[in-house]
Parts: sequence; structure tokens; C-alpha cells
Amino acid sequence: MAAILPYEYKYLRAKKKFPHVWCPGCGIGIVMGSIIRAIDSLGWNKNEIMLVSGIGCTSRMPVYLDFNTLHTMHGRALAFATGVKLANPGLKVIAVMGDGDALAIGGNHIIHAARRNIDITSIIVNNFNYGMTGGQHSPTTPMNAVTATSPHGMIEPGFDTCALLSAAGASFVARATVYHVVEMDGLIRQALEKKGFSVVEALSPCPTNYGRANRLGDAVKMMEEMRDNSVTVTKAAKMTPEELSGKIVRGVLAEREAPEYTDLYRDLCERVQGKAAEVPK
Ligand SMILES: Cc1ncc(C[n+]2csc(CCOP(=O)(O)OP(=O)(O)O)c2C)c(N)n1
Ligand code: SF4
Repeated sequence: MAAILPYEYKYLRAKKKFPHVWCPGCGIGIVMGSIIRAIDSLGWNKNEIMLVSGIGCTSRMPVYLDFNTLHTMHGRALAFATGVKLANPGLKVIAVMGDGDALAIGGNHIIHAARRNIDITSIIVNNFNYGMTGGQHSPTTPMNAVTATSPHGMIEPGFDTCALLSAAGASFVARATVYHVVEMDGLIRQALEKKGFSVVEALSPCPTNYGRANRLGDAVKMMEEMRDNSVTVTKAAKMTPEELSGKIVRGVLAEREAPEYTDLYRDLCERVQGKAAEVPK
């Protein structure tokens, strides 16, 4: 009989919801493992956590994880997460999204959540396509890449997710890959600890759709590519723009202190209610 893993019963809905739907070699489970280890290392109580998703392969995570969970609509994870955080600011709210979920249909929500600096941690699993629906292109599909909806090669540039959300005002922005899993555990932990809007973009293989369409080999080959084609922020700082061209930069890409939205909202309510109390009868 297989050994029971330490987290199996503590964090997974092991008996109710498994087996999971992910393809062999998919990286989403590795990201889910990182989220579990980061939360476990912080010693947070499961009942304080609200994990929210939209729809997609990545967005299956709340089905399998035994926190307070919301599995909502494609592109709307942050709309629900914002409502939850405003209604109960004491909850630690985490939104997990695919790149389509977060940046195509949900692009409006994520830019404004970052601008407001609301205290939500967003984990974006970027597999460069719409995994669940058969590999259509997404806003992170790179130039020239082949997908179900760009069969002759993509003619739009992909978003730099981290640059976008850093410019929009997020307090913490980091990039990880599922190959560098220990590093990813640490980055997700830092994001969870940071007050304000925090983001970790986790690059992850979709061997079934994106990998096959672009002849990238199996999941192992796709992971080796992440190993060979990425550098840490520290190393990147010593490289020339020519040397950095085409490289993935991993690590913390932005961190800042800024007022947080639910604090500002509470202060506003107190101010307005205080004024109302002062009005002479
Ligand atoms: C409003 C709406 N539009 C479209 C869909 C169909 N749909 C479901 S998942 C998905 C894309 C999933 O891709 P992504 O968000 O990148 O996540 P992944 O599956 O790659 O993890 C789409 C278009 C839907 N469910 N609801
Ligand atoms: S389709 Fe792609 S993203 Fe979805 S489970 Fe399979 S490998 Fe993972």
C-alpha cells in the first residue's frame, strides 16, 4: 500500500474529490503543492483561508484543497475574492487563476485589484494557453507560437504579466517556475505574508496542448527548458540586455509599501459614520 503523505489528509479533500483531472506531466499540481507547503510553513489555520478560483484547469484547485473555497466563473476569481475580502477583512484570501482567467477575460479585474492594492494573493499559473478548452491562445502566448487559434503562429506579442501588475500598483510581484519548486515555495510564502495585492506568476507546462502544438517534447523536456532558459533576478542584474534576451527572470521583481484598500475603506466608513453621528438633530 502506498505511504500516506503528510499533507494528504490535512490539506486535500483526498477521499471526496480525487482522482484529479490534470493530465500526466501537467505542472498545476506542483504549484498546488507549493501553495500547501507555503501555508503550512506559516502555521496558518485552515479556517482563516479563503481560496477562490475562476474556471479552467488551474481553477480546479479549490475543488481539491480543504480550505474555505469558492470555484466561481471564468475570469471572475478576483471579483469574488474582492467581495469576500471586503465583507471579512480578517480572512486570508488567495485567488488561483490560469493565464486566460487572470489576464484575458479577467484582465480588467486584475489590473484594478492591483491598482487598489487590496490584500489578496494572486497565484497565476501561466501555461501560455487555454489548457482546459483545448489550447487556444491567451494573452501570454508568445509571438510565433502555435495554438489551436493561431495555427500559423501567433502574431500578437504576449503580456509580461509581472511588468503589467507591477505598473498597475501591486505591492509584491514575483515569477517562479515549477522546475524551481523550492524557490517557488519561498516566493509564495513571501507573497502570502505581504500586506496588499501580491502576485506570483508560476510558469508551468501544458504538455497536452501547448507542448504538443509547438513540438516542445514531453513534460520533462518542457521542465528542462525552464531550467536552462531562466535566470534569477540577481544574475539578471549582471547581464547585458543582449544576454538577457529571451531569458525568463525568476524571483521578486517588485516590492513596495502602499496603503491597503480594506484599511482605507474601514477608515472611510468610520469617518463618514462619525460625521453622521455629529449631525445635530
Ligand atoms: C464566461 C466564460 N467564457 C468562456 C468559458 C470557457 N472556458 C473555460 S476554461 C477557459 C480557459 C482556460 O484557460 P486558462 O484560464 O488559461 O486556464 P488553464 O485551463 O490553462 O489552467 C475557457 C475559455 C467559460 N467557462 N466561461
Ligand atoms: S490540458 Fe494542459 S493545463 Fe490542462 S490539465 Fe492537461 S496539461 Fe494541465
